[in-house]
Amino acid sequence: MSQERINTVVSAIVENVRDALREHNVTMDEYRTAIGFLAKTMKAGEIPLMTDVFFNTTVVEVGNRNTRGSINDLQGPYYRPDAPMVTDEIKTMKELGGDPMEMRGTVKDLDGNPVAGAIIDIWSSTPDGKYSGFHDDIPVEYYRGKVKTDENGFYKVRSTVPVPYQIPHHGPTGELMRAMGRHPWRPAHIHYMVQADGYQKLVTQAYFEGGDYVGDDSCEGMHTEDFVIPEFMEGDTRIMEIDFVLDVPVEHQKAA
Ligand code: MBD
Ligand code: FE
Repeated sequence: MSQERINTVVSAIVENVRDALREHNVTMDEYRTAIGFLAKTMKAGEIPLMTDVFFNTTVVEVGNRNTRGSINDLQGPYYRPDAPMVTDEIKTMKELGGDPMEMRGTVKDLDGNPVAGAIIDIWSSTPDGKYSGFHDDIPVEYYRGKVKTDENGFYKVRSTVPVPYQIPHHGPTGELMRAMGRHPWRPAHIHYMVQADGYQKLVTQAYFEGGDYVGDDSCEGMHTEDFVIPEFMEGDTRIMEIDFVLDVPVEHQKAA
């Protein structure tokens, strides 16, 4: 980031915080309490979690202003770039149970041409609401993987169905949300990051129609219903079929 960009954005944030302090007559004691709380959040390793709870949704909103492709959604704090390449199956832990799920669909450009060789990073929680590589020492190769689209832009991979999910709520982030009277739940969701040379990176999520907390997300995801997927089964397998559309980078977009 350039000095100009950093100065513009940081100065705007500082001015907005100052306005809030003035408007609400924040005292020295309240100010020191807040700083202590931030320090505690840092120590607990929850800065990414706490900031994503409040601000990721806004960065998503900005991203959606700048794309004609599929809807953007929250990335959240639990992406791991070092997830393994997978073909048919994302590794799951048999002892945790979970219903079988198949994720499949296509990646296409704005004109409907298939994008071959796109990499789709997929990650979701365990059936008990934990993320590998972050919680319970679950190795990073479980519950996440990268799949590659074939020459027709097609992808397909199996995993287990995630469940409605409580963001980690035993630390400072949960404490703050409780103090504000907010709940820590998110609807069950699957994370996707789709990347292909020459296209905008797409970060999005899928949800399960009719599931708990759909429409009452503690992190304010789901800006449209585009990827709220109705129930569809093949035998005992829940099918999540999603066709992604990739736009070109903003600097390559022609004036409409
Ligand atoms: C998550 O799993 C998540 O997806 C978001 C957006 C925030 C916290 C935890
Ligand atoms: Fe998540």
